[in-house]
Amino acid sequence: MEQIVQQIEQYKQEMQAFEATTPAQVEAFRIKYLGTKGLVKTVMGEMKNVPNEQKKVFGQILNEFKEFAEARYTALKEQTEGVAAGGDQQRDITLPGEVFPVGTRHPLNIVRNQIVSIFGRLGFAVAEGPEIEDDWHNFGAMNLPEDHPARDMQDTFYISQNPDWLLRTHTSSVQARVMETQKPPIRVICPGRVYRNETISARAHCFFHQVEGLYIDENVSFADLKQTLYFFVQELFGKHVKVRFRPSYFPFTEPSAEMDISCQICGGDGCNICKHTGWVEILGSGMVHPKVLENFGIDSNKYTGFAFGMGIERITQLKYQVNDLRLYSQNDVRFLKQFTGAV
Ligand code: 2U9
Repeated sequence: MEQIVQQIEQYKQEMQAFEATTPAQVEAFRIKYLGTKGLVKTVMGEMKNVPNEQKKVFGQILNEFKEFAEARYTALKEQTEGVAAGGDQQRDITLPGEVFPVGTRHPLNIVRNQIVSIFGRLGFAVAEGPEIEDDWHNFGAMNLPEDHPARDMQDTFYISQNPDWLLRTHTSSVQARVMETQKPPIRVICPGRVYRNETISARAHCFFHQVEGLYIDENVSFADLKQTLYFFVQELFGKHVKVRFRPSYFPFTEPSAEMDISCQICGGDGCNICKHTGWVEILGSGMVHPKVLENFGIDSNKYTGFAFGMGIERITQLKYQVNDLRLYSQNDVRFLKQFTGAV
């Protein structure tokens, strides 16, 4: 037994001297000493050769040996994990911290949030819907049958998998889905990306962003439309802004009107931006066409509603004097960082 005890002492010295800097070396320690064929197990196997009267003492030595091996293994493990995680001994706390560049909100999102917030105060909820739409929700339900000439102005991209699927040309399809699932009173605004088959230039892009709104209830009148949109532009551009409505045509509204605001650059005196008229167009609007209401089973004798639509790029252009549409999608930080601090 003396010989085995000497051997144990030697193993303990070896273990104490064992150094590990990587997890692989710690694992090698475990296999050598604590594995199923490791030295602790081997030494324990000697129990059968020890005389009965010495077995109790030998058992205590073996236990202490096992505990020693386990404690050393734990210590080596913690040490290497600490190194891998950049433990305190390894970390130079005098170094400057890592700098994470903080981005800024995109101008289109800034303006979208402002629009959503203004209409939110008037009780409009936000609704969203799919960008890949079917013909009915984008065109048919909006009173744009297949042979309607207005479809030409809203040419879009079709999905080859299914000829009925297309990229939505306006977020009206979202209002259509709201009308399908909700009963009046309905008061929603629908911000989102829309697509048109256009050649990219400073004034056109194959996609842009819209906010459309819809308000349906009993006794909703054109006066409600005018006052709501007047309030909106005053909140967005300031109380000094003047408005005018011009008659227009949209298949989904009747009557329809486009709204101009007094030019924010020249104050209405006339400049290049307003083409020397003193007015700039900012949105389209109108009373929801009875046919559109009936398409969704809404009684057009009982209910009326107004709707409007605006391009966020256009509003942002007027608010921040952005002169080229392409700037919005080029991700040039020289452009984007000019909006730091805006919310
Ligand atoms: C339903 C009924 C009516 C939404 C409307 C406009 C007028 C409009 C354009 C402005 C510039 C789109 O971004 S733009 O190209 N929009 O002029 N949109 S009324 O009318 C609706 C919508 C949904 C159910």
